[in-house]
Amino acid sequence: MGFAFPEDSLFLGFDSSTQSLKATVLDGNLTLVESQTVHFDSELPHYETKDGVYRDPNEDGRIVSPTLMWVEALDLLLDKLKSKVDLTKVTAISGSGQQHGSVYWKKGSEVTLSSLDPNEKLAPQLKDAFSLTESPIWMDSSTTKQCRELENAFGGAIELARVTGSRAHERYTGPQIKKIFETQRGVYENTDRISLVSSFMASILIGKYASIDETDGAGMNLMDIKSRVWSKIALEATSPGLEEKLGKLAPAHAVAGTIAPYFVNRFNFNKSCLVIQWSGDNPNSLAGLTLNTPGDLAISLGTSDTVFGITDEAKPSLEGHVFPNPVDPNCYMVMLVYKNGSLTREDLRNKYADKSWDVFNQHLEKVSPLNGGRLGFYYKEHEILPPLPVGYHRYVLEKWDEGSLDEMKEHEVEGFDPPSEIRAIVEGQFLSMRGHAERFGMPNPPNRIIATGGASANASILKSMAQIFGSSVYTVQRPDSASLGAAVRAAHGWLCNEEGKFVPISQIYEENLDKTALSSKLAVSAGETETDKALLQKYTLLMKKRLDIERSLVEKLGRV
Ligand code: ADP
Ligand code: XUL
Repeated sequence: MGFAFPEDSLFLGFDSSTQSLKATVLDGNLTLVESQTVHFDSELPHYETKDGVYRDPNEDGRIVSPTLMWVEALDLLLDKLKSKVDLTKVTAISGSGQQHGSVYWKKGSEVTLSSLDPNEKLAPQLKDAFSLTESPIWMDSSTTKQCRELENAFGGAIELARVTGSRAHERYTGPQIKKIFETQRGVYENTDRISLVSSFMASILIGKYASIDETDGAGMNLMDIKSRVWSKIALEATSPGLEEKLGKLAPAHAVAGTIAPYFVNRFNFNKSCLVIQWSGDNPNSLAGLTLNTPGDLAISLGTSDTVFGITDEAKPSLEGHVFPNPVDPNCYMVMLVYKNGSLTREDLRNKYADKSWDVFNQHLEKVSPLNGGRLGFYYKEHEILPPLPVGYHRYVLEKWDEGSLDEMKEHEVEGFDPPSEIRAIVEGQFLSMRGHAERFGMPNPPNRIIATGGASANASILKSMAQIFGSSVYTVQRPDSASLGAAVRAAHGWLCNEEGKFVPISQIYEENLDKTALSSKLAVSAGETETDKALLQKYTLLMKKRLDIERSLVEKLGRV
């Protein structure tokens, strides 16, 4: 390395995700020092969340989380960290937040934020700081009306995508803000600043409102992804006076501020500790997975399932999302998102596999690849990709093994035997990912896939992923690539600040990657035999058939 981090320095990365708040601490060689988690449902039970969220029984698609729970989780996590790590050594902090979720600071809250009493916990001091106590999050799907209005203001969905990187999506922050303006005018007017989950957590750490970073800012349908400023048309179509409530944008590698005195006094942080801009969880994972060549594909199997890669040019489409790359302002990241990820796999595991991942895997291995022509579509939550309502749909294909798409007629059935249900949900997700990734111009087949997220610990699931994509699958040492990526971005942001200019992130791990917490290892090799290749061809046909059935389901049941 051409430089050295200050002796003994530590870098701290957080991940404020749907179900938990996690932290990863790295040393100056980027090796793992500590990791800690606060699980919302079990460790903060007084908020009475299920999977970290409230699903509103009275309003279809409304899903929120209590804002104060995230604050209390930070208190708790820092207490845990303080007993394990000498926090005076932390040189820089950064973080990751579930994307799109928004926080509404009440007028006057910045004063509270800047004068927190270190003898008291955070949550009681911030309990009155929000004009809205329940934050809309990425699982929400209650803003279809606002989405259509926003697209109309641009003259169509694709036009909006060209400017902001995505067509309008219910979970995106712009439509969410518009809904609050339209249905809770008093709340909107009493709001000083709107933060994303990422900039919200950064604000607490620096004791003043932090900027929204340009990468997570692209998940709002409000920012022009090329010029990286708020789009005037989008602002006007959303709500009046919005620009002021959003504040400025900053690149993800920029310094948000130095740590607030509260944390110096209460948790022994060094007063010169820098807070680097927080960003979204998927962008942080991209950093943690050291994704750096366009042929690489990352698949994250967390609460949501996501597929992402990098590209030099922004070519937005109706299906995917384009964001500025958080560790290289000259290029972009592209992404597909599924709302039905781990929680839906858990639902099938609980129904058909005795609530056990071991039984789930035994079922999966019991049925041969291709599942005897059985295809399942499982939407426990309103899905994003494709846009379909809650419901499970199962089909059996005729002549599925004869090599002709035309002959593969499907008929719908009520259910499969338990092992086939399990194989259907696993194969179905990867067939969908492959089909949509190819349509979005992602590499086919990928050079390699890097898998992350909670379910990437499951070897049987990874085997199916390798067979369906025809690619080798790598895993990282730790499935929590978002908090790891945040720690790496803390180190990167610190270096950029030190050099007074942007420097490529590879400089912080050059030649040493294998010795760091970022190293990946081969989990499943791409099959090279004739049998493997024949299987891949059959999966290609099945993928096409799946996309056909999916299209007809969307025509019948879906949102436009
Ligand atoms: P988040 O998106 O909230 O950060 P994680 O990446 O931590 O979520 O993933 C949590 C999910 O991982 C759990 O909901 C669980 O279903 C899933 N998971 C954990 N272990 C396994 C396993 N062995 N097989 C499949 N899924 C698993
Ligand atoms: C991305 C998305 C989810 C959330 C939560 O667009 O909605 O992946 O970031 O993980």
